[in-house]
Amino acid sequence: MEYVMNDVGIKVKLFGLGGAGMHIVDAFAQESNGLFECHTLDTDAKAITTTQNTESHLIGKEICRGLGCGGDIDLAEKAINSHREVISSWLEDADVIILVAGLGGGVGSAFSLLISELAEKTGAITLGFFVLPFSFEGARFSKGENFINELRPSLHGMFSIPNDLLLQEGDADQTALNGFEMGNRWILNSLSALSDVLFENGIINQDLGSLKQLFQARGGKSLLAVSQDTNILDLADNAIETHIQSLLMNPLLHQENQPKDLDGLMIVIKGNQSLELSIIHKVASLIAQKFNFKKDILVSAYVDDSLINSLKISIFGKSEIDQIPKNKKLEGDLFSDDEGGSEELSKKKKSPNILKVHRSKLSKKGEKEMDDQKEFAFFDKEEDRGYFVDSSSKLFKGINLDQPTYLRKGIKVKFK
Ligand SMILES: Nc1nc2c(ncn2[C@@H]2O[C@H](COP(=O)(O)OP(=O)(O)OP(=O)(O)O)[C@@H](O)[C@H]2O)c(=O)[nH]1
Ligand SMILES: [Mg+2]
Repeated sequence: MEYVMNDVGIKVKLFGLGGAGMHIVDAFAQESNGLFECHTLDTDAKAITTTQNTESHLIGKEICRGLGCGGDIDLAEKAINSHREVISSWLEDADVIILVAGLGGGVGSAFSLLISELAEKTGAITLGFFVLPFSFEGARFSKGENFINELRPSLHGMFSIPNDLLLQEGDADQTALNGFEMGNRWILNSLSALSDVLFENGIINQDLGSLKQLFQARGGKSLLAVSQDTNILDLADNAIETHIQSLLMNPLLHQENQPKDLDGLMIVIKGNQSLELSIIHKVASLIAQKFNFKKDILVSAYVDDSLINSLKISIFGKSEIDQIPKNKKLEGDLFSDDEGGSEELSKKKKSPNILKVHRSKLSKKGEKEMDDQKEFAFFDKEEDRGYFVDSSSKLFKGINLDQPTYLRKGIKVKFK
């Protein structure tokens, strides 16, 4: 799909770097509505011919002669360095920059590093989706892990998808290609959720501002989960609970290095016409409960009639400061291996106070102005302080993060 300048005026530049990155971004460009400017970059002329839906760029022709880098990171670095200026000019006017690559080889690793460094000079939110080699790929695997650590400080959000997880997920006899497709699908669904947040008008909307609020600073740790494309035959209460349970079993959420104390949580829900507010509310409440997240959640929900019997849910989380105070792990914390805690803490860790959605302002799709659509039930104000019991207020760039966003930003909210 050719890039079309959207009428929202937001520029999203998506880069597929090296074999894996190009494959995923090309697939996204084919199935998306053309609202992201999609570029694919490689040193390998043969690999580039497989992309058909993006602006493709053969990099370092004089250095690699179009033959690729064969995993040589230094060579890939030389190649991309020769395009430093032109890449900077592409990034200049971006609001959001997204990198997609497989780390551990030459091209994806070296290109991601340089582009994320150049992106630091812009004001754009920079996100990275990276697949990591299978552990049986040996040196590639450990190189990939090192690159994750090198890239983290330059990115506002970094999501890693280790290919080893695909081995756990698939059937014993699945082919490597099918396995790859599952990992790629997680990234494709996440990209499509981000596109909805930025460009779609839904039942409940978020926008670029919400993304900035979620991904406030570079560094820190991010969390991602996407539901499988499974059928839910009816959206009755227990079906939704089962769906959420299976979403929370997503192996992406059970990696070692997950952030434990989230500062921000965004949930993107997509369903057909029968996606009612009560369902959205239920989904958001169940997820908040599971994450023990007591601040305001950024929820957005969209109707897509091509979804016959399914509900697509994507969760993006961010921990700006990846620290958890000693002895302050909470019972029921999805990632806690310690079920203990003080009595005072246990008082604080009761479930969020789930409120009914105020229906009068949030009626059917398209009936109300966007401001009204932002009205959504949040948790009780006093519960919003998160886990840091008795802590002083949390300041970030002069903003009091303990003050709920709806107060900072003047979004209407109904308390009961
Ligand atoms: N999930 C997934 N992983 C892939 C895919 N293609 C490759 N990989 C993994 O990504 C790692 C990096 O591979 P490539 O992206 O082909 O490498 P490259 O960036 O082109 O670098 P060179 O080795 O220099 O060509 C590999 O070790 C694979 O484990 C894909 O389509 N999906
Ligand atoms: Mg390659």
